[in-house]
Amino acid sequence: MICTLLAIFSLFSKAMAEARERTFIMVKPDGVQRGLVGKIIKRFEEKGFKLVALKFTWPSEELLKKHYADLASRPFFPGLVKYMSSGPVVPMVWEGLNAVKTGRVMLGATNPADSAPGTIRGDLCIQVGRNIIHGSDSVESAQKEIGLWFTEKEVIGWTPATTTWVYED
Ligand code: D4T
Repeated sequence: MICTLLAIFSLFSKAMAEARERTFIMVKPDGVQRGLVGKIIKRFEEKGFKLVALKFTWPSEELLKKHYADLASRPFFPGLVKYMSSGPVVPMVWEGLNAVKTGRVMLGATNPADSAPGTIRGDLCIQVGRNIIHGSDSVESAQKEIGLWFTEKEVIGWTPATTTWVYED
Protein backbone atom coordinates (compact mmCIF):
# COMPACT_ATOMS: atom_id res chain seq x y z
CA MET A 1 0.00 0.00 0.00
CA ILE A 2 2.73 2.45 1.03
CA CYS A 3 4.75 1.39 -2.01
CA THR A 4 1.79 2.11 -4.30
CA LEU A 5 1.27 5.52 -2.71
CA LEU A 6 4.97 6.31 -3.07
CA ALA A 7 4.91 5.22 -6.72
CA ILE A 8 1.87 7.43 -7.43
CA PHE A 9 3.52 10.34 -5.60
CA SER A 10 6.73 9.87 -7.54
CA LEU A 11 4.86 9.78 -10.89
CA PHE A 12 2.97 12.92 -9.87
CA SER A 13 6.21 14.73 -8.85
CA LYS A 14 7.83 13.71 -12.14
CA ALA A 15 4.88 15.09 -14.11
CA MET A 16 4.98 18.31 -12.10
CA ALA A 17 8.74 18.65 -12.67
CA GLU A 18 8.29 18.07 -16.40
CA ALA A 19 5.53 20.69 -16.51
CA ARG A 20 8.04 23.17 -15.09
CA GLU A 21 10.48 22.85 -18.01
CA ARG A 22 11.54 26.30 -19.18
CA THR A 23 12.61 27.57 -22.57
CA PHE A 24 14.18 30.84 -23.65
CA ILE A 25 12.33 32.49 -26.55
CA MET A 26 13.35 35.83 -28.07
CA VAL A 27 11.69 38.02 -30.66
CA LYS A 28 14.61 39.27 -32.77
CA PRO A 29 15.01 42.89 -33.98
CA ASP A 30 13.18 42.20 -37.28
CA GLY A 31 10.23 40.70 -35.36
CA VAL A 32 10.07 43.83 -33.19
CA GLN A 33 10.44 46.23 -36.17
CA ARG A 34 7.69 44.37 -38.06
CA GLY A 35 5.26 44.60 -35.15
CA LEU A 36 5.06 40.85 -34.58
CA VAL A 37 5.67 40.80 -30.80
CA GLY A 38 1.99 40.52 -29.84
CA LYS A 39 1.28 37.85 -32.44
CA ILE A 40 4.24 35.72 -31.23
CA ILE A 41 3.33 36.06 -27.55
CA LYS A 42 -0.27 35.12 -28.43
CA ARG A 43 0.88 31.82 -30.00
CA PHE A 44 2.64 30.73 -26.81
CA GLU A 45 -0.21 31.94 -24.58
CA GLU A 46 -2.83 30.18 -26.68
CA LYS A 47 -0.81 26.95 -26.68
CA GLY A 48 -1.09 26.91 -22.89
CA PHE A 49 2.49 27.72 -21.93
CA LYS A 50 3.09 29.99 -18.97
CA LEU A 51 5.00 33.26 -19.32
CA VAL A 52 7.47 33.57 -16.42
CA ALA A 53 9.80 36.34 -17.66
CA LEU A 54 9.81 39.03 -20.34
CA LYS A 55 11.72 42.22 -21.11
CA PHE A 56 12.21 44.80 -23.86
CA THR A 57 15.89 45.52 -24.32
CA TRP A 58 18.49 46.66 -26.86
CA PRO A 59 21.22 44.02 -26.45
CA SER A 60 24.95 44.76 -26.57
CA GLU A 61 27.27 43.00 -29.00
CA GLU A 62 29.06 41.58 -25.94
CA LEU A 63 25.89 39.84 -24.71
CA LEU A 64 25.09 38.53 -28.18
CA LYS A 65 28.59 37.14 -28.63
CA LYS A 66 28.07 35.19 -25.40
CA HIS A 67 24.58 34.08 -26.47
CA TYR A 68 25.85 32.82 -29.84
CA ALA A 69 29.30 31.67 -28.59
CA ASP A 70 28.80 28.20 -30.15
CA LEU A 71 28.56 29.81 -33.60
CA ALA A 72 31.66 32.05 -33.25
CA SER A 73 33.58 30.20 -35.96
CA ARG A 74 30.73 30.24 -38.52
CA PRO A 75 31.07 32.61 -41.51
CA PHE A 76 27.69 34.25 -40.78
CA PHE A 77 28.64 35.07 -37.15
CA PRO A 78 29.69 38.75 -37.65
CA GLY A 79 26.54 39.47 -39.69
CA LEU A 80 24.41 37.66 -37.09
CA VAL A 81 25.79 39.76 -34.21
CA LYS A 82 25.36 42.98 -36.24
CA TYR A 83 21.73 42.14 -37.09
CA MET A 84 20.87 41.00 -33.57
CA SER A 85 22.33 44.19 -32.04
CA SER A 86 20.65 46.48 -34.60
CA GLY A 87 17.60 47.20 -32.43
CA PRO A 88 15.51 46.15 -29.46
CA VAL A 89 14.52 42.53 -28.86
CA VAL A 90 11.99 40.82 -26.58
CA PRO A 91 13.56 37.97 -24.58
CA MET A 92 11.10 35.77 -22.71
CA VAL A 93 10.95 32.61 -20.64
CA TRP A 94 8.03 30.23 -21.20
CA GLU A 95 7.29 27.28 -18.94
CA GLY A 96 5.38 24.05 -19.48
CA LEU A 97 5.48 20.36 -20.37
CA ASN A 98 8.16 19.80 -23.07
CA ALA A 99 8.46 23.59 -23.47
CA VAL A 100 11.88 23.34 -25.19
CA LYS A 101 10.98 20.74 -27.82
CA THR A 102 7.47 22.02 -28.45
CA GLY A 103 8.79 25.60 -28.59
CA ARG A 104 11.17 24.60 -31.40
CA VAL A 105 8.32 22.89 -33.26
CA MET A 106 6.22 26.05 -32.92
CA LEU A 107 9.10 28.15 -34.30
CA GLY A 108 9.70 25.93 -37.35
CA ALA A 109 13.01 25.17 -39.07
CA THR A 110 15.86 27.70 -38.72
CA ASN A 111 15.64 28.52 -42.44
CA PRO A 112 12.10 29.80 -43.11
CA ALA A 113 12.32 28.29 -46.59
CA ASP A 114 12.14 24.90 -44.83
CA SER A 115 9.68 25.88 -42.07
CA ALA A 116 6.27 24.23 -42.33
CA PRO A 117 3.20 26.41 -42.83
CA GLY A 118 1.53 26.93 -39.47
CA THR A 119 4.83 27.47 -37.68
CA ILE A 120 5.90 30.98 -36.66
CA ARG A 121 8.76 31.14 -39.16
CA GLY A 122 6.77 29.27 -41.80
CA ASP A 123 4.01 31.87 -41.61
CA LEU A 124 5.83 35.10 -40.88
CA CYS A 125 9.28 35.29 -42.49
CA ILE A 126 11.30 34.37 -45.57
CA GLN A 127 15.11 34.33 -45.07
CA VAL A 128 17.39 32.66 -42.50
CA GLY A 129 19.17 35.93 -41.69
CA ARG A 130 15.80 37.56 -40.82
CA ASN A 131 14.04 34.65 -39.11
CA ILE A 132 12.35 36.84 -36.43
CA ILE A 133 12.59 34.53 -33.43
CA HIS A 134 15.02 32.46 -31.36
CA GLY A 135 14.20 29.40 -29.26
CA SER A 136 16.45 27.22 -27.09
CA ASP A 137 17.45 23.91 -28.69
CA SER A 138 17.88 21.90 -25.45
CA VAL A 139 17.07 22.11 -21.75
CA GLU A 140 20.76 22.79 -21.05
CA SER A 141 20.97 25.70 -23.52
CA ALA A 142 17.69 27.05 -22.14
CA GLN A 143 19.17 27.16 -18.65
CA LYS A 144 22.32 28.85 -19.94
CA GLU A 145 20.38 31.40 -22.00
CA ILE A 146 17.90 32.21 -19.22
CA GLY A 147 20.87 32.90 -16.90
CA LEU A 148 22.44 35.14 -19.54
CA TRP A 149 19.37 37.34 -20.15
CA PHE A 150 17.57 37.32 -16.81
CA THR A 151 18.44 37.56 -13.14
CA GLU A 152 16.86 34.98 -10.81
CA LYS A 153 14.45 37.61 -9.47
CA GLU A 154 13.21 38.45 -12.95
CA VAL A 155 11.90 34.90 -13.49
CA ILE A 156 8.55 34.75 -11.71
CA GLY A 157 7.00 31.57 -10.29
CA TRP A 158 3.19 31.73 -10.36
CA THR A 159 0.17 29.52 -10.93
CA PRO A 160 -2.26 30.48 -13.69
CA ALA A 161 -5.93 29.91 -12.85
CA THR A 162 -6.20 27.77 -16.01
CA THR A 163 -3.60 25.15 -14.98
CA THR A 164 -6.05 22.31 -14.33
CA TRP A 165 -7.73 23.01 -17.69
CA VAL A 166 -4.41 22.77 -19.54
CA TYR A 167 -2.95 19.72 -17.72
CA GLU A 168 -4.50 16.43 -16.60
CA ASP A 169 -4.40 15.90 -12.82
P1 D4T B 1 18.31 30.62 -33.26
O1 D4T B 1 19.45 30.27 -32.36
O2 D4T B 1 18.31 32.02 -33.73
O3 D4T B 1 17.00 30.16 -32.71
O4 D4T B 1 18.49 29.74 -34.50
P2 D4T B 1 18.57 28.18 -34.56
O5 D4T B 1 18.93 27.57 -33.23
O6 D4T B 1 17.29 27.72 -35.17
O7 D4T B 1 19.76 27.97 -35.56
P3 D4T B 1 21.32 28.24 -35.37
O8 D4T B 1 21.70 28.25 -33.94
O9 D4T B 1 22.00 27.29 -36.30
O10 D4T B 1 21.50 29.69 -35.99
C1 D4T B 1 21.51 30.84 -35.17
C2 D4T B 1 21.06 32.02 -36.01
O11 D4T B 1 21.99 32.28 -37.06
C3 D4T B 1 21.29 32.67 -38.22
N1 D4T B 1 21.87 31.94 -39.36
C4 D4T B 1 21.98 30.60 -39.28
C5 D4T B 1 22.27 32.65 -40.46
O12 D4T B 1 22.15 33.89 -40.52
N2 D4T B 1 22.80 31.96 -41.51
C6 D4T B 1 22.92 30.61 -41.49
O13 D4T B 1 23.42 30.01 -42.49
C7 D4T B 1 22.49 29.88 -40.34
C8 D4T B 1 22.59 28.38 -40.25
C9 D4T B 1 19.90 32.30 -37.97
C10 D4T B 1 19.80 31.84 -36.71
